[in-house]
Amino acid sequence: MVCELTIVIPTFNEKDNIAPLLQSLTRVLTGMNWEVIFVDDDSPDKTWELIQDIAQSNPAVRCIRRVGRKGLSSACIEGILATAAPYVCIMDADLQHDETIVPQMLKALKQESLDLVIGSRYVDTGGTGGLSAQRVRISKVATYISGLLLKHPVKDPMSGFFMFKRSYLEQILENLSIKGFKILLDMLVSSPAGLKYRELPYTMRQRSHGVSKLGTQVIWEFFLLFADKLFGRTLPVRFISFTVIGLSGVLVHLSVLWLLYRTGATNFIPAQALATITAMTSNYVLNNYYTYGDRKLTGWGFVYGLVSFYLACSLGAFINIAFAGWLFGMNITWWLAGFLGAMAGAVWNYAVTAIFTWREIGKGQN
Ligand SMILES: Nc1nc2c(ncn2[C@@H]2O[C@H](COP(=O)(O)OP(=O)(O)O)[C@@H](O)[C@H]2O)c(=O)[nH]1
Ligand SMILES: [Mg+2]
Repeated sequence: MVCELTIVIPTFNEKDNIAPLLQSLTRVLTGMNWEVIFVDDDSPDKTWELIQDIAQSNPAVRCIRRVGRKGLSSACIEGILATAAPYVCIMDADLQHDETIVPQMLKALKQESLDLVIGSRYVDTGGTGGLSAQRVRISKVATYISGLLLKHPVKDPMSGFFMFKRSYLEQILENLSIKGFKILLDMLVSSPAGLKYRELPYTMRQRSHGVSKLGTQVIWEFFLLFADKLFGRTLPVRFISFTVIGLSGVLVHLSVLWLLYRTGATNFIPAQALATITAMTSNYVLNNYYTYGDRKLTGWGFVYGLVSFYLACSLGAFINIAFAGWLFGMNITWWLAGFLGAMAGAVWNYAVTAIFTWREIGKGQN
Protein backbone atom coordinates (compact mmCIF):
# COMPACT_ATOMS: atom_id res chain seq x y z
CA MET A 1 0.00 0.00 0.00
CA VAL A 2 1.16 3.53 -0.67
CA CYS A 3 2.36 5.60 2.21
CA GLU A 4 -0.52 6.86 4.36
CA LEU A 5 1.19 9.52 6.44
CA THR A 6 4.06 11.82 5.50
CA ILE A 7 5.79 13.79 8.22
CA VAL A 8 7.35 16.95 6.82
CA ILE A 9 10.17 18.34 8.95
CA PRO A 10 11.87 21.62 8.00
CA THR A 11 15.46 21.74 9.18
CA PHE A 12 18.19 24.30 9.54
CA ASN A 13 21.27 23.32 11.53
CA GLU A 14 19.64 20.41 13.34
CA LYS A 15 22.30 17.75 12.88
CA ASP A 16 22.28 16.42 16.44
CA ASN A 17 18.50 16.11 16.57
CA ILE A 18 17.95 13.93 13.50
CA ALA A 19 18.89 10.49 14.87
CA PRO A 20 16.99 10.82 18.19
CA LEU A 21 13.96 12.21 16.34
CA LEU A 22 13.88 9.32 13.86
CA GLN A 23 14.23 6.85 16.71
CA SER A 24 11.28 8.35 18.57
CA LEU A 25 9.14 8.48 15.44
CA THR A 26 9.95 4.88 14.57
CA ARG A 27 9.00 3.83 18.07
CA VAL A 28 5.58 5.48 18.10
CA LEU A 29 4.64 4.80 14.49
CA THR A 30 5.46 1.08 14.32
CA GLY A 31 2.90 -0.78 12.26
CA MET A 32 1.83 2.31 10.37
CA ASN A 33 2.64 3.15 6.78
CA TRP A 34 4.61 6.36 7.08
CA GLU A 35 7.59 8.28 5.73
CA VAL A 36 9.44 11.41 6.68
CA ILE A 37 10.55 14.20 4.35
CA PHE A 38 13.15 16.58 5.70
CA VAL A 39 13.36 19.91 3.90
CA ASP A 40 16.76 21.38 4.61
CA ASP A 41 17.83 24.86 3.51
CA ASP A 42 21.42 23.91 2.84
CA SER A 43 22.36 23.95 6.54
CA PRO A 44 25.97 24.97 7.17
CA ASP A 45 26.25 22.08 9.66
CA LYS A 46 25.38 19.72 6.77
CA THR A 47 22.20 18.31 8.30
CA TRP A 48 21.22 17.34 4.73
CA GLU A 49 24.30 15.14 4.35
CA LEU A 50 23.47 13.20 7.49
CA ILE A 51 19.86 12.73 6.34
CA GLN A 52 21.00 11.54 2.92
CA ASP A 53 23.29 8.99 4.60
CA ILE A 54 20.39 7.65 6.66
CA ALA A 55 18.10 7.64 3.58
CA GLN A 56 20.52 5.28 1.81
CA SER A 57 19.50 2.48 4.11
CA ASN A 58 16.04 3.66 5.17
CA PRO A 59 13.49 4.11 2.36
CA ALA A 60 11.07 5.84 4.77
CA VAL A 61 13.44 8.82 4.94
CA ARG A 62 13.72 11.44 2.19
CA CYS A 63 15.59 14.71 2.01
CA ILE A 64 14.92 17.81 -0.05
CA ARG A 65 17.96 20.08 0.01
CA ARG A 66 17.14 23.63 -1.07
CA VAL A 67 19.96 25.86 -2.18
CA GLY A 68 19.79 29.65 -2.27
CA ARG A 69 16.39 29.77 -0.61
CA LYS A 70 15.26 30.12 2.97
CA GLY A 71 12.01 30.27 4.85
CA LEU A 72 10.11 27.92 7.05
CA SER A 73 6.71 28.17 5.35
CA SER A 74 8.03 27.68 1.84
CA ALA A 75 10.12 24.71 3.06
CA CYS A 76 6.99 23.07 4.51
CA ILE A 77 5.03 23.64 1.29
CA GLU A 78 7.78 22.05 -0.80
CA GLY A 79 7.77 19.00 1.45
CA ILE A 80 3.99 18.72 1.29
CA LEU A 81 3.95 18.98 -2.49
CA ALA A 82 6.57 16.25 -2.75
CA THR A 83 4.25 13.55 -1.40
CA ALA A 84 1.12 11.76 -2.57
CA ALA A 85 0.22 10.51 0.92
CA PRO A 86 -3.35 11.40 1.95
CA TYR A 87 -2.27 12.71 5.37
CA VAL A 88 0.59 15.08 6.17
CA CYS A 89 2.02 16.14 9.52
CA ILE A 90 4.32 19.12 10.09
CA MET A 91 6.67 19.18 13.06
CA ASP A 92 9.94 20.70 14.30
CA ALA A 93 13.16 18.71 14.18
CA ASP A 94 14.23 19.77 17.66
CA LEU A 95 12.11 17.27 19.66
CA GLN A 96 10.02 20.11 21.13
CA HIS A 97 6.87 18.56 19.64
CA ASP A 98 5.50 15.49 21.35
CA GLU A 99 5.57 12.77 18.68
CA THR A 100 3.58 10.40 20.90
CA ILE A 101 0.34 12.19 19.93
CA VAL A 102 0.93 11.67 16.18
CA PRO A 103 -1.10 8.39 16.05
CA GLN A 104 -3.89 10.13 17.97
CA MET A 105 -3.86 13.01 15.50
CA LEU A 106 -4.18 10.63 12.56
CA LYS A 107 -6.99 8.72 14.26
CA ALA A 108 -8.94 11.93 14.92
CA LEU A 109 -8.49 13.09 11.31
CA LYS A 110 -9.78 9.81 9.96
CA GLN A 111 -12.54 8.94 12.41
CA GLU A 112 -14.01 12.41 12.71
CA SER A 113 -13.31 13.19 9.04
CA LEU A 114 -11.58 16.44 9.90
CA ASP A 115 -9.48 18.62 7.60
CA LEU A 116 -6.95 19.61 10.24
CA VAL A 117 -5.76 18.54 13.70
CA ILE A 118 -3.61 20.99 15.66
CA GLY A 119 -1.17 20.04 18.39
CA SER A 120 -2.14 22.71 20.90
CA ARG A 121 -0.35 24.13 23.93
CA TYR A 122 -3.40 26.09 25.02
CA VAL A 123 -6.19 23.52 25.38
CA ASP A 124 -6.89 21.11 28.28
CA THR A 125 -3.72 19.47 29.47
CA GLY A 126 -1.50 21.18 26.88
CA GLY A 127 1.37 23.36 28.05
CA THR A 128 4.33 25.46 27.08
CA GLY A 129 6.59 23.36 29.35
CA GLY A 130 10.06 23.97 27.98
CA LEU A 131 9.59 27.51 26.65
CA SER A 132 11.18 30.48 28.39
CA ALA A 133 8.87 33.06 30.00
CA GLN A 134 9.75 35.60 27.32
CA ARG A 135 8.95 33.19 24.48
CA VAL A 136 5.61 32.37 26.12
CA ARG A 137 4.84 36.09 26.31
CA ILE A 138 5.67 36.64 22.63
CA SER A 139 3.61 33.60 21.66
CA LYS A 140 0.62 34.78 23.74
CA VAL A 141 0.69 38.30 22.26
CA ALA A 142 0.92 36.90 18.72
CA THR A 143 -1.91 34.48 19.51
CA TYR A 144 -4.05 37.32 20.84
CA ILE A 145 -3.48 39.51 17.77
CA SER A 146 -4.24 36.62 15.41
CA GLY A 147 -7.39 35.89 17.40
CA LEU A 148 -8.70 39.32 16.43
CA LEU A 149 -8.24 38.56 12.76
CA LEU A 150 -9.08 34.86 12.50
CA LYS A 151 -12.51 33.59 11.61
CA HIS A 152 -11.79 30.28 13.37
CA PRO A 153 -11.46 30.49 17.17
CA VAL A 154 -8.29 28.40 17.32
CA LYS A 155 -6.53 28.50 20.70
CA ASP A 156 -3.02 27.89 19.34
CA PRO A 157 -2.79 29.27 15.79
CA MET A 158 0.98 29.74 16.27
CA SER A 159 1.54 26.01 16.67
CA GLY A 160 4.22 24.48 14.47
CA PHE A 161 2.85 20.96 15.06
CA PHE A 162 -0.23 19.89 13.10
CA MET A 163 -1.63 17.29 10.72
CA PHE A 164 -4.05 17.66 7.83
CA LYS A 165 -5.59 16.03 4.79
CA ARG A 166 -3.45 16.73 1.75
CA SER A 167 -6.61 17.29 -0.34
CA TYR A 168 -7.60 20.14 2.01
CA LEU A 169 -4.21 21.80 1.65
CA GLU A 170 -4.45 21.54 -2.13
CA GLN A 171 -7.79 23.33 -2.06
CA ILE A 172 -6.37 26.35 -0.25
CA LEU A 173 -2.91 26.29 -1.84
CA GLU A 174 -3.61 29.19 -4.19
CA ASN A 175 -4.72 31.42 -1.30
CA LEU A 176 -1.61 30.92 0.85
CA SER A 177 0.97 33.66 1.29
CA ILE A 178 3.79 31.17 1.97
CA LYS A 179 5.74 33.98 3.59
CA GLY A 180 7.49 33.84 6.90
CA PHE A 181 7.38 31.39 9.74
CA LYS A 182 3.79 30.70 10.59
CA ILE A 183 2.43 28.25 8.07
CA LEU A 184 -0.52 27.16 10.25
CA LEU A 185 -1.65 30.76 10.70
CA ASP A 186 -1.37 31.25 6.95
CA MET A 187 -3.50 28.14 6.38
CA LEU A 188 -6.15 29.23 8.90
CA VAL A 189 -6.44 32.70 7.39
CA SER A 190 -6.73 31.13 3.94
CA SER A 191 -9.33 28.46 4.88
CA PRO A 192 -13.07 28.71 4.25
CA ALA A 193 -15.42 29.24 7.20
CA GLY A 194 -16.51 25.58 7.09
CA LEU A 195 -13.06 24.25 8.02
CA LYS A 196 -13.33 21.10 10.16
CA TYR A 197 -10.59 21.06 12.76
CA ARG A 198 -9.79 20.00 16.29
CA GLU A 199 -7.04 20.88 18.76
CA LEU A 200 -5.29 18.09 20.66
CA PRO A 201 -3.32 19.04 23.77
CA TYR A 202 0.40 18.41 24.09
CA THR A 203 3.14 19.80 26.29
CA MET A 204 6.02 21.42 24.51
CA ARG A 205 9.46 20.13 25.43
CA GLN A 206 12.72 21.96 25.68
CA ARG A 207 14.92 22.02 22.60
CA SER A 208 17.36 19.10 22.78
CA HIS A 209 20.27 20.40 20.68
CA GLY A 210 20.96 23.43 18.53
CA VAL A 211 19.42 26.88 18.81
CA SER A 212 16.02 28.40 18.05
CA LYS A 213 15.74 30.39 14.85
CA LEU A 214 13.04 32.60 16.28
CA GLY A 215 14.24 36.19 16.46
CA THR A 216 12.89 39.66 15.77
CA GLN A 217 12.76 38.73 12.10
CA VAL A 218 9.98 36.26 12.88
CA ILE A 219 7.93 38.93 14.63
CA TRP A 220 8.34 41.20 11.61
CA GLU A 221 7.31 38.38 9.30
CA PHE A 222 4.23 37.81 11.44
CA PHE A 223 3.04 41.35 10.71
CA LEU A 224 4.00 41.06 7.06
CA LEU A 225 1.83 37.96 6.77
CA PHE A 226 -1.17 40.03 7.82
CA ALA A 227 -0.11 42.94 5.62
CA ASP A 228 0.03 40.51 2.72
CA LYS A 229 -3.48 39.24 3.48
CA LEU A 230 -4.81 42.79 3.72
CA PHE A 231 -2.96 44.57 0.90
CA GLY A 232 -1.14 41.77 -0.92
CA ARG A 233 -3.36 42.04 -4.00
CA THR A 234 -2.46 45.68 -4.56
CA LEU A 235 0.95 46.18 -2.95
CA PRO A 236 3.81 43.70 -2.76
CA VAL A 237 4.45 43.03 0.89
CA ARG A 238 8.19 43.50 0.41
CA PHE A 239 7.49 47.04 -0.73
CA ILE A 240 5.55 47.71 2.48
CA SER A 241 8.48 46.41 4.52
CA PHE A 242 10.94 48.43 2.41
CA THR A 243 8.91 51.63 2.91
CA VAL A 244 8.56 51.18 6.68
CA ILE A 245 12.32 50.65 6.93
CA GLY A 246 12.81 53.71 4.68
CA LEU A 247 10.83 55.76 7.22
CA SER A 248 13.06 54.47 10.01
CA GLY A 249 15.96 55.75 7.86
CA VAL A 250 14.55 59.26 8.08
CA LEU A 251 14.75 59.03 11.87
CA VAL A 252 18.31 57.72 11.72
CA HIS A 253 19.23 60.54 9.35
CA LEU A 254 17.79 63.25 11.57
CA SER A 255 19.37 61.77 14.71
CA VAL A 256 22.85 61.72 13.16
CA LEU A 257 22.37 65.21 11.78
CA TRP A 258 21.33 66.43 15.19
CA LEU A 259 24.25 64.70 16.85
CA LEU A 260 26.86 66.14 14.47
CA TYR A 261 25.49 69.53 13.55
CA ARG A 262 23.42 70.69 16.49
CA THR A 263 26.06 69.70 18.98
CA GLY A 264 28.60 71.63 16.92
CA ALA A 265 30.81 68.65 16.05
CA THR A 266 30.90 69.47 12.32
CA ASN A 267 29.53 71.95 9.76
CA PHE A 268 26.20 71.31 8.10
CA ILE A 269 27.40 69.74 4.83
CA PRO A 270 29.66 67.03 6.34
CA ALA A 271 26.96 66.35 8.94
CA GLN A 272 24.33 65.96 6.22
CA ALA A 273 26.63 63.71 4.17
CA LEU A 274 27.43 61.45 7.14
CA ALA A 275 23.77 61.34 8.13
CA THR A 276 22.85 60.25 4.59
CA ILE A 277 25.46 57.47 4.54
CA THR A 278 24.47 56.25 8.00
CA ALA A 279 20.78 56.18 7.08
CA MET A 280 21.49 54.33 3.82
CA THR A 281 23.65 51.80 5.64
CA SER A 282 21.07 51.22 8.33
CA ASN A 283 18.34 50.84 5.68
CA TYR A 284 20.50 48.32 3.89
CA VAL A 285 21.21 46.25 6.98
CA LEU A 286 17.56 46.25 8.08
CA ASN A 287 16.27 45.37 4.61
CA ASN A 288 18.82 42.60 4.31
CA TYR A 289 17.62 41.13 7.58
CA TYR A 290 13.87 41.76 7.47
CA THR A 291 12.66 42.47 3.92
CA TYR A 292 14.98 39.95 2.28
CA GLY A 293 15.55 37.55 5.20
CA ASP A 294 14.95 34.69 2.75
CA ARG A 295 17.82 35.84 0.51
CA LYS A 296 20.05 37.43 3.11
CA LEU A 297 23.40 38.55 1.70
CA THR A 298 26.47 37.48 3.62
CA GLY A 299 30.28 37.68 3.26
CA TRP A 300 31.42 39.42 0.08
CA GLY A 301 27.83 39.34 -1.20
CA PHE A 302 26.98 41.66 1.68
CA VAL A 303 29.70 44.12 0.65
CA TYR A 304 28.78 44.11 -3.07
CA GLY A 305 25.13 44.44 -2.07
CA LEU A 306 25.93 47.48 0.06
CA VAL A 307 27.74 49.20 -2.81
CA SER A 308 24.90 48.52 -5.26
CA PHE A 309 22.44 49.76 -2.63
CA TYR A 310 24.38 53.03 -2.22
CA LEU A 311 24.43 53.51 -6.01
CA ALA A 312 20.73 52.74 -6.48
CA CYS A 313 19.70 55.01 -3.61
CA SER A 314 21.89 57.90 -4.81
CA LEU A 315 20.10 57.81 -8.13
CA GLY A 316 16.81 57.44 -6.25
CA ALA A 317 17.56 60.63 -4.31
CA PHE A 318 18.27 62.43 -7.57
CA ILE A 319 14.97 61.24 -9.09
CA ASN A 320 13.16 62.24 -5.90
CA ILE A 321 14.53 65.79 -5.99
CA ALA A 322 14.13 66.25 -9.74
CA PHE A 323 10.53 64.95 -9.74
CA ALA A 324 9.50 66.97 -6.65
CA GLY A 325 11.10 70.09 -8.17
CA TRP A 326 9.21 69.57 -11.42
CA LEU A 327 5.90 69.11 -9.59
CA PHE A 328 6.57 72.15 -7.44
CA GLY A 329 7.27 74.14 -10.62
CA MET A 330 3.84 73.02 -11.89
CA ASN A 331 2.29 74.79 -8.89
CA ILE A 332 1.62 71.59 -6.91
CA THR A 333 1.55 72.46 -3.23
CA TRP A 334 4.88 71.91 -1.38
CA TRP A 335 3.94 68.95 0.79
CA LEU A 336 2.32 67.01 -2.04
CA ALA A 337 5.25 67.68 -4.36
CA GLY A 338 7.63 66.61 -1.57
CA PHE A 339 5.64 63.46 -0.78
CA LEU A 340 5.28 62.38 -4.41
CA GLY A 341 8.99 63.01 -5.00
CA ALA A 342 9.85 60.83 -2.00
CA MET A 343 7.48 58.09 -3.20
CA ALA A 344 9.00 58.15 -6.69
CA GLY A 345 12.44 57.76 -5.08
CA ALA A 346 11.17 54.91 -2.88
CA VAL A 347 9.64 53.04 -5.82
CA TRP A 348 12.88 53.46 -7.77
CA ASN A 349 15.01 52.28 -4.86
CA TYR A 350 12.74 49.31 -4.26
CA ALA A 351 12.59 48.22 -7.90
CA VAL A 352 16.28 48.64 -8.61
CA THR A 353 17.55 47.00 -5.42
CA ALA A 354 15.09 44.11 -5.90
CA ILE A 355 16.72 43.46 -9.28
CA PHE A 356 20.37 44.26 -8.58
CA THR A 357 20.97 43.97 -4.84
CA TRP A 358 18.74 41.12 -3.67
CA ARG A 359 18.49 39.26 -6.95
CA GLU A 360 16.60 35.98 -6.75
CA ILE A 361 19.19 33.22 -7.02
CA GLY A 362 18.68 31.01 -10.06
CA LYS A 363 16.50 33.54 -11.87
CA GLY A 364 17.53 34.14 -15.43
CA GLN A 365 19.68 31.02 -15.44
CA ASN A 366 17.02 28.75 -16.88
N1 LIG B 1 14.15 24.50 5.95
C1 LIG B 1 14.14 25.44 6.91
N2 LIG B 1 13.90 25.10 8.19
C2 LIG B 1 13.92 26.06 9.13
C3 LIG B 1 14.16 27.43 8.84
N3 LIG B 1 14.10 28.13 10.02
C4 LIG B 1 13.83 27.23 10.98
N4 LIG B 1 13.72 25.98 10.47
C5 LIG B 1 13.37 24.73 11.16
O1 LIG B 1 12.04 24.87 11.56
C6 LIG B 1 11.81 24.27 12.83
C7 LIG B 1 11.30 25.34 13.80
O2 LIG B 1 12.33 26.28 14.08
P1 LIG B 1 12.81 26.60 15.56
O3 LIG B 1 14.10 27.30 15.46
O4 LIG B 1 12.74 25.35 16.38
O5 LIG B 1 11.70 27.63 16.01
P2 LIG B 1 11.01 27.70 17.44
O6 LIG B 1 10.49 26.32 17.74
O7 LIG B 1 9.93 28.70 17.25
O8 LIG B 1 12.09 28.13 18.38
C8 LIG B 1 13.15 23.65 13.23
O9 LIG B 1 13.12 22.29 12.86
C9 LIG B 1 14.15 24.45 12.41
O10 LIG B 1 15.30 23.69 12.11
C10 LIG B 1 14.40 27.77 7.48
O11 LIG B 1 14.62 28.93 7.12
N5 LIG B 1 14.38 26.74 6.58
MG1 LIG C 1 11.43 24.53 17.76
